[in-house]
Amino acid sequence: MNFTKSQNIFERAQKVIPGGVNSPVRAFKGVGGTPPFIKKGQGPFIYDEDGNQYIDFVGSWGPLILGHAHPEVVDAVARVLSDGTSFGAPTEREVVLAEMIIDRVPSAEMVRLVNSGTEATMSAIRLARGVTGRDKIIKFDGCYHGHGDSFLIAAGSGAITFGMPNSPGVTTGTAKDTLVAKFNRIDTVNDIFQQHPDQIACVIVEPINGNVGCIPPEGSFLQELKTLCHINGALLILDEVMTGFRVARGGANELYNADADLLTFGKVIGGGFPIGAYGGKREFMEQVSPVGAIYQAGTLSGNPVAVTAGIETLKRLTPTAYLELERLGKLWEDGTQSAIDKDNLPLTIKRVGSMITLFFTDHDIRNLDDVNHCDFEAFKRYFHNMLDAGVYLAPSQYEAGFISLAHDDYLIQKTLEISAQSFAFLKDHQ
Ligand code: HOZ
Repeated sequence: MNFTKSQNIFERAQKVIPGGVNSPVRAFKGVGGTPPFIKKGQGPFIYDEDGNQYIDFVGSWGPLILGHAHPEVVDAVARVLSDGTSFGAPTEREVVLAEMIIDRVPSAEMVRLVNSGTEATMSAIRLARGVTGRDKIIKFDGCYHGHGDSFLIAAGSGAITFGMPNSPGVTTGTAKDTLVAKFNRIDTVNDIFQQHPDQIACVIVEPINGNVGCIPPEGSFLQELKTLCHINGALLILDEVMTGFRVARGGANELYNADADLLTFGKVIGGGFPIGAYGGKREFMEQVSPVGAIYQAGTLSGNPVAVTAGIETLKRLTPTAYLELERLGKLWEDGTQSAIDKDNLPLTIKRVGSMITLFFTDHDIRNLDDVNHCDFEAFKRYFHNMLDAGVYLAPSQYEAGFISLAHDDYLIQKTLEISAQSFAFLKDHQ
């Protein structure tokens, strides 16, 4: 493939933007090489500045569950644009989106719209701290909740990809209030509660740990978390920025029957525009300003453009749509598993609905410790083989892939064929 234009733009970009990108993973440092600079997207495809076409399984890291430039979403957004882009005053559309979220997620009895997943998680832990009068929070090793200071401790996503799970710049004072447990290991959460009685405001968790690849929760892990929280007077926050409206109509909260106290959302609810939301039980949400004393605000919050894209996206996520996403995901998983079994390849595939990750190890994956033992060199080689053959995957072993409703059987089969060729080198090494 020819990347000349991308290379030129990347060189310019690095002079004016740190690393040439506005979010670290995009720089391809986890896999090496030049990131294609994207010119446009249409349905399941993206096209770079050099005219290369890719089947896209990143989907803007999750929001584009309908695919790129869905015509009805684009039309609705265009109509709204001509009525003005922001008012800093309430609009009916915000109420519609809030009603749609609440209808789908009964644990969220009220929601507040913000502008990103990071804002949502920061606001949710502030609320939990305000409600409980406690300072400490528990998060999980490798879970990523955006770049708020309290979360850049043992963080996943770009932080772990670049080997900096604890960011410089986070003060010692902040860091000491974030306690870290291990995903799928309820005993580690229990130990922390024992060591810090009456000090923990909340446990925040990605119900599916999607920022170190896709790792589902085992058995009743989430319910046990909730029980532990309540025994210890803490709140359970499900961070559904990635999983919300992606893995089920009611998100992971519904899929795993979690009934969280607070939840955070983003990605899908903005249909490709910047948005976030946090919500939960009325008794807690009514403590948010201006009803209660816990402050949070935002000039562009409830922005009409993002809200419209979100409404139009959610409208199309019918029960049938989730069955289709599951069907496509299963097609990919089963095809990959057959290839693994046929040649006894050192690979493990994990999937929940339309979230999927191929891990370069033959060991089971339960949490970050297991991901850290993957063969990262083999992943890089696979990644570049896929990219060169026109399949755009997340450029890090520590990220999940996303299937959209714009993908179809033909594209999944084609991806499976390219994938089988792309990991053929593993056979030579056996
Ligand atoms: N934190 C995102 C992946 N889990 C990356 C966001 C981006 O680079 O756009």
